[in-house]
Amino acid sequence: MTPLSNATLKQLPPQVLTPAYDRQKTTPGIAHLAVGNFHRAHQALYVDRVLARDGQQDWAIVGIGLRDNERETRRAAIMAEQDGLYTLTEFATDGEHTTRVLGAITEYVQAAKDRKAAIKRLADPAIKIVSLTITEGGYYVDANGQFLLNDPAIAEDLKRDVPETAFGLVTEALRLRRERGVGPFTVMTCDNLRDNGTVARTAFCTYATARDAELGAWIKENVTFPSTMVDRITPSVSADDVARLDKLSGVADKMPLFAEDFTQWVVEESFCAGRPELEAVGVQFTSDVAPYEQVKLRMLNASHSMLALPGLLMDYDTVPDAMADTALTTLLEQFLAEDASPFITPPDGVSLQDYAHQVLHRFRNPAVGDQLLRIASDSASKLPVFWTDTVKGILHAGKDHRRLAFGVACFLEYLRGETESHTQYKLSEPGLPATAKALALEDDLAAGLQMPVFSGWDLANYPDFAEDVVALRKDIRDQGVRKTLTNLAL
Ligand code: CS2
Repeated sequence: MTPLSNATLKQLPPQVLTPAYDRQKTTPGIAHLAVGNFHRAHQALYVDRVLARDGQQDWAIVGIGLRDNERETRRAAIMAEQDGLYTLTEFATDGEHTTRVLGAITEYVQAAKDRKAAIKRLADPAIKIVSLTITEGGYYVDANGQFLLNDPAIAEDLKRDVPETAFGLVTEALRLRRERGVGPFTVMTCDNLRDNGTVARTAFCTYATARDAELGAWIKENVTFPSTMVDRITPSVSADDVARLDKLSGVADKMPLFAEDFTQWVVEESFCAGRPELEAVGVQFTSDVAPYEQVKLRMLNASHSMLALPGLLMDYDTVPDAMADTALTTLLEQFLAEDASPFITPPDGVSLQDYAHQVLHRFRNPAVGDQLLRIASDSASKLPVFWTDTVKGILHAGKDHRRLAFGVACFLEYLRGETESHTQYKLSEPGLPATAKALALEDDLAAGLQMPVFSGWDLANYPDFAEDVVALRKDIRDQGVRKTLTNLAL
């Protein structure tokens, strides 16, 4: 197998697609914070396509890793060894696949190792866009849209001379740019949040104002925060996956990726310092992302959670495994058609029925085999984003809320950290303080509903919902998830 670097690009197996441009002639115009699998399989793919177009060579990406852990150090080392190159294999539902080497990330900085270097890189006048995928829980914004200045992670960072959070790095870079008369960059969030541009604006501006009121005012005035809707199912990559993918491609890539063949990116046209010609490579620009985002978050992401939580309790590992169970697919079909769709106003030309159909088709993709545990992880941050509007719609309209109560019951049961056959799994709930998690483990099965996760749901006015959650938790424990689900479908 051929190792991967600039020097070996011409020796790779012929079926592997390689960058259609000279990487040496590109320069970074985008800095991306938190270079996870999703960014590498989605945004970096569009940028790879754009770099091959005339006059677009100054839009390569400098990746900025934020975390201070072994995984991040390893990632930085591999990025250096492979000159930022990696393979992405896209699988269609019928198993057809294509492997391409992506070359858009031409530089990598591990901020935790040298925060000043990261700030300097962001302050470079050539950087026109700072994009980010810091996860749903990474914005420190509560259910009322307030930025949590008193959260220990933020309060500590505000005290540091050289900050380390995304908010701190960006603020300090903008300070330098302002001092030097360089002008601002666009801050573009690519996380799954409702109205993500506004959330990003609130978070970055509030943080900056707390650090320096005058700078905060300048940022509010000059920086734009476009909203985006991003979509591509990108599973985590295990050591077995690395071996499988490399065997398939014939490339000895230490950090290969795989994804479904579907991809979508809708972006609000609001860039204060210019942008690449992404419309030429499949990105949709619009003045209003909200209708696209509603459809995606409330249908795809919401049903992902609706599948992963019970599926995990039922001892399934992957999405296609769970999708082979008709009790679960019936739940999703009904959830999409009867619970989510009635409260969505889709963009012109989008049929919610077709979209629902497509979501289930994507979930069935056997080659993607997305892990239920990946999807269930950080549910405490995800559910308020994915389920809130649907729950509120159903409760206010007095419609049947039992499927959503079942979803909540599964979430609370999932927090116990074991499946119904008592197999333990590793819970990853960074957004859930220990005190909140303890509520889910109390004998009082309604106590979990006091968690901040549900604070925007107006549950106090709908006691029936809480009663049903308690009854369903009991049913799940006494009769098992499948029986509970079967009764629900009647
Ligand atoms: C998933 C998403 O983790 C989750 O909650 O629903 O990662 C999903 O795969 C992506 O948003 C797809 O675009």
